[in-house]
Order: sequence, then C-alpha cells, then structure tokens
Amino acid sequence: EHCKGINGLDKVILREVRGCSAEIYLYGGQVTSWKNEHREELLFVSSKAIFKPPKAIRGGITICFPQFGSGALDRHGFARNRFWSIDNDPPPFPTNTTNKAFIDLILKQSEEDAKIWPHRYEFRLRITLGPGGDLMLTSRIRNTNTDGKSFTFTFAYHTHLYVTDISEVRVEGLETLDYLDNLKDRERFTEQGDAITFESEVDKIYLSTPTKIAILDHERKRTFVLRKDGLPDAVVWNPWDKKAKAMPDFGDDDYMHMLCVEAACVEKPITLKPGEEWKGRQELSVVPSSYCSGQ
Ligand code: TA6
Repeated sequence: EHCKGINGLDKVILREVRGCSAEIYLYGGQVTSWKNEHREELLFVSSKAIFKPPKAIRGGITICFPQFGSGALDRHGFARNRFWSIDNDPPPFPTNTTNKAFIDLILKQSEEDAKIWPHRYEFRLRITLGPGGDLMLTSRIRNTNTDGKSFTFTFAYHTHLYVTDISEVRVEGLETLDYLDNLKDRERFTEQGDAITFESEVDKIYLSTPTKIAILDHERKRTFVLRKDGLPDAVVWNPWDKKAKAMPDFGDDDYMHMLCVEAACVEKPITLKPGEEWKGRQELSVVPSSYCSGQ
C-alpha cells in the first residue's frame, strides 16, 4: 500500500495476515514503524521527530551510508536524507519472498551528490515483513563507476528499538567483545563478561560480533532478536538525559524508551571495484523472553 505520510511524504505500508505491519518512508528509505499482531509499536520514533527534508527522521531504522558517524561527509552520510524510489524491476534477490510482504527501494547518485561523493552506485534496499512479523532489511550496493575507480564506505542500520524501561533492558551476545567507545574518541576497550545493562549514556561500536544479538525487555517479558549477515560490527547507543535534552528533535524523556542496536560495518570499511556488489542484511524478530533465555 502506497500512501501519503506526515507532511505529505510518500510512504509504503506492508501488512501481514495476523495484523503485523511495517511503514517505510521513501524519504531516507526509512522504516518508521513495525508493529506486532497486537498492533504494539516495536520501533522507537522520537515524539519530536521532524518529518521534513533535509533533517533525517529521528527514529525507526535509519540507513547510514556511505559513512557511519563523523567524517568527510555529513554525519551518517547522505542516504538518510535523500528521496529513494520504488524499484519495480529489481534484479533477482537471493531472499525467498513466498508469503512475505516486501518492497524494493533504490537510491542512485544524483548530480548534486556527485559533488560531495564522486561515485556512481546503485543501492537496492529490500524491506520484507515475514509471516510471523519478522522484519528483514537486505541492502545490495553496487559500484557502477565508469571511470574505473573503486569506492569505500561504512554502513549501519541505525535501529531504534522501543523499550518499556531502559533501566530494565539487557543485551546478550556482546559480552567479552572488544569495542570502540564513541564517547572516548573511539578508543578501544574490552567489554566485561556480563550481559550489558544501562544506567548512563552509551555509544559503543562492538567489533566482530556474533551474528545473533538478543535485547531483553524485562518489563514486557519480550526479547528482540537481531540477526545479521555481512555486517561484522554492532553499535549500541542511548544518549541518556543530558544529550537527550540537547537534541532538538528528541523528547527529554524519550531516552527511557529507546535503545539503538545497529548491525554495522564500521571498523573495516568496505571497498568495491567497478561492477562489484556488497550485501548486508539485518533481521529482527520478537519472542517471549522465557523462550529465548539460555539459547
Ligand atoms: O549510532 C550512534 C550515533 O552515531 C551516536 O554517536 C549519535 O549521536 C547518534 O548516532 C545519532 O546521530 P545523529 O547524527 O542522528 O544525531
């Protein structure tokens, strides 16, 4: 279903038979809603999010490309504040779409962007809602340069999960790993042996993580399971109270109900030669907490 969203921006709604749904804005190629069969929202979008270019939408799943974080380009790259198109005739994807609702989006170089990132590319993004409500994002990025030049990028699915109470949340699967601390100029540390809990600002890039990460929402007795492929790193972010107040498009108390866990490729950037393609996938599902513990 293709319709108009906030401020007349185009959006697509995917629905699944039991009532699960996902909403995607063409602006940013951004998933802004993912609901379970009880119509409960599973993604966080800030109460003060600005749905207006050139500001990126604060929440949901933000595509960070071709740069994660700060660097030569604007923070998190330009894909998050560009208008994507619906790709009606994509080349075959390896993912099985039987019984699944999905949409294919595409982003290519514009004349304007050629000035800031002089590379031709095709970025195909398939967003799939599975029969159980699982939400899968598959990105395929191809170098279509005709000048023989390679290009290099970093990437993240900047995923804002809705959590009932951040102080009751635990993340499993990242313990004992090395991470770069964004709050300390990306200095490298090693995580302690316990599941990760939250009592202050966190902004870490965990390196070479397992492909499965579990985010336990104790209050609601449910667990988000994030699976990833082609994306070795995982970013974990919560701005906490002070930084929340400093962000104009983020509610003062929003940080209590949000946790970013992001499949990413940051430490070792990806280089593509002309004609080469990269693939990166993130899959989210929700299970009752008791089912997941100990797995
Ligand atoms: O993913 C974590 C992070 O890079 C943090 O450093 C952080 O401030 C956040 O993303 C949001 O960035 P933004 O540019 O959207 O304000």
